[in-house]
Amino acid sequence: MTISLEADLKSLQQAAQAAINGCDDLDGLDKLRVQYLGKKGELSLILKGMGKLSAEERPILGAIANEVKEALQQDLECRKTNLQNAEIEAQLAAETLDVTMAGSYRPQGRRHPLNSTVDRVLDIFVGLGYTVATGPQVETDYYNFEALNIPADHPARDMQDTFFLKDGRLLRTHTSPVQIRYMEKHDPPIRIVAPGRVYRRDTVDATHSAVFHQVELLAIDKGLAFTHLKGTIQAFIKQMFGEALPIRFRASYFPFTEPSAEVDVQWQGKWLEVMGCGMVDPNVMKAVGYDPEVYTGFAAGFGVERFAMVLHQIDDIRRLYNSDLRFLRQF
Ligand code: 2NL
Repeated sequence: MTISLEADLKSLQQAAQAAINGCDDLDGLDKLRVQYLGKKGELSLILKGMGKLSAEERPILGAIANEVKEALQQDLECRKTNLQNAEIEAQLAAETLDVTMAGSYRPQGRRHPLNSTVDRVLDIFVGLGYTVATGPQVETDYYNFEALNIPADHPARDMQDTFFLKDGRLLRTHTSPVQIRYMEKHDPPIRIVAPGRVYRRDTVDATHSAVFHQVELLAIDKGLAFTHLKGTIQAFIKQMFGEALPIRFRASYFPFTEPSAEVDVQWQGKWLEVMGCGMVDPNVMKAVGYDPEVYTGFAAGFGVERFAMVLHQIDDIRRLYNSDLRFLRQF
């Protein structure tokens, strides 16, 4: 009995070894493992015959069966490693990478020079502690004119050639209405910058566009004076142009500020007019419910196109709008 079972085990081992060595794929190898060593495999089948053995024979045959099992496991493992290595070798041979091959063109987008100019302006004011505020482009007469001390018969309404809608509303001519709306909702102190698109019925030429972009700033607090306005503008110009350029303030007029001034900057030997500014008119304070005896404030406004054109030496404002990639790719 022992002899025949032992012979069975040996011939099983031989058959299995031959099958393992002849197998050349991993799936097939796993099938062989199940066939020989699985729960219902051939080794288990032989071991079922052990029940008929005597108490002396059983451990001897058990030891042989274990040896066979371990030997086959080792054969399977060894073959598996060899097959896996061969697979990697084949893959490496098949997937060669030509590092000298020409690359494919990936178009890269970028900020429009107008937007990057607005971003720079806002970064500077955010650095000075200002909050960015925005508002609607379609406005009412009240927010665009009335609250800004520009009454119906005021000559400034002729100065501002406005696009009116059929319903009596209008396309804002400046971003000041954003600041009126903000003041209505917030108590002082206030420091805001209002960037945005504005509209004027101008004849389009190299320096005028019916649609352009403005940034206005507004600060309201107790004790703010013209000197704070000057210091703020000086700090802004220095960061915008990268150096402390000579600045001069010329007396001017705006209905919403008193006193008012134009700011000129000396740049490449010429005086450039870059913005308008002033101390917020008491009538504007009253319109939003601020007591002008308690609070004072300063404001300034400028066109973004003008800054973009000066900083990048652009000769015609229309280049900023007609999306000519030969132009835009320079920035
Ligand atoms: C210019 C001049 C300016 C303001 C804008 C302003 C806003 C409020 C109150 C008072 Cl809510 N003032 N804005 C003040 C002075 C000048 O803009 O030449 N813009 C292109």
